[in-house]
Amino acid sequence: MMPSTDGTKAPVQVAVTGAAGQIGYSLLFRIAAGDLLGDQQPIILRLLEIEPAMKALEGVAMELDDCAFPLLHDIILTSKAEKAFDGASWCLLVGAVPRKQGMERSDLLNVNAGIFGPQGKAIAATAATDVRILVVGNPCNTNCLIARSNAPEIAPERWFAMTRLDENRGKTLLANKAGVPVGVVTNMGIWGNHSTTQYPDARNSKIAGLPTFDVIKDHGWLKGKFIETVQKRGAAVIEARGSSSAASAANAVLDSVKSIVTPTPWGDWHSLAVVSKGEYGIPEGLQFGFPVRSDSWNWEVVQGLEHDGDAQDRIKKSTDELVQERELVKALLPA
Ligand code: NAX
Repeated sequence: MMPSTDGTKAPVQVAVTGAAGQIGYSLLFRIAAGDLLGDQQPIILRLLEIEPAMKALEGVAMELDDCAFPLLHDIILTSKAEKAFDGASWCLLVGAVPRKQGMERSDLLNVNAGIFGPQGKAIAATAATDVRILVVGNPCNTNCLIARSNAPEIAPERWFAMTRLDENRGKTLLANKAGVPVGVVTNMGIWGNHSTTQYPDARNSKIAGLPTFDVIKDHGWLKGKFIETVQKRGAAVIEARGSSSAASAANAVLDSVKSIVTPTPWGDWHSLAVVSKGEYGIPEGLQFGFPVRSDSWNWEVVQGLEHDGDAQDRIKKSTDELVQERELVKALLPA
């Protein structure tokens, strides 16, 4: 299908932070090509960077121009959060400060709180009334919690943190083990924090409609190596590539947004970290990885899934980590 170029559909404004970074470089071109909101939807990109990266961002914008994407109606480059989010219907918060040598976890959380608090306020002040926000920059669950807490005007259900890359990693591992195409693996939930404590839930997943534990007989692998490989996949990519996941992370951003704006196929679910309302005993208010179903605007955490003792222990560990992260940034959260 040819993209619409007659200007009849109003462009949607999409803000991306950290736009000159490596995920940005993989993400922006796919957004502009129609991979985020479809090949009929014109886009205006609003790109935020810190001052020292503005020149690099200009280079990225030159390349976007040089692609002559029919759907890309404008590109705004700025180092001011209020300008970046002005009128945005989607805010993709990718930019964050990485952990440097000698930095404690609490330092990392606090440095990033200094970014995500003001960005939350800026989104509340300037974004479109239908704004939805996906936080990618790590530690993404708690960064999302911080931004959300600083934007009480925006419904908590509009805020998401990204666990989709972990879902996709899990699906491919299961497909390879079962010797099937990845497209037949469904119902892959990631529970908890996007960190090494996350619980990728093979027990409730399916392969060609059948329980994974019926298809893959090596239950020792499912309960051990599989979980560990998903948890540590980010580090394995860094070890092999010399830098962290970028193209796969960008792809997961697109998948995350599509799974929010598209009705979830019957019986399936996708992984997103959303505000906890106490489901499965998770403390209210945490930004927690759950299996989620969407009707294209409203979403719900999938209810009634069962966990054995091992799964419960793992989910508790990840929950405790998120509670601890919230405690470490407590002073920066508005009362
Ligand atoms: P890069 O370091 O390549 O890019 C980050 C960019 O953010 C830089 O250009 C930097 O100038 C910019 N930035 C820093 N502070 C900013 C601010 N206050 N406002 C706007 N921009 C700012 O990192 P990249 O590889 O692109 O990764 C970005 C983030 O994604 C990191 O925090 C990374 O840990 C996280 N990831 C999250 C994943 C997830 O599944 N949730 C997976 C991939 C990735 O690890």
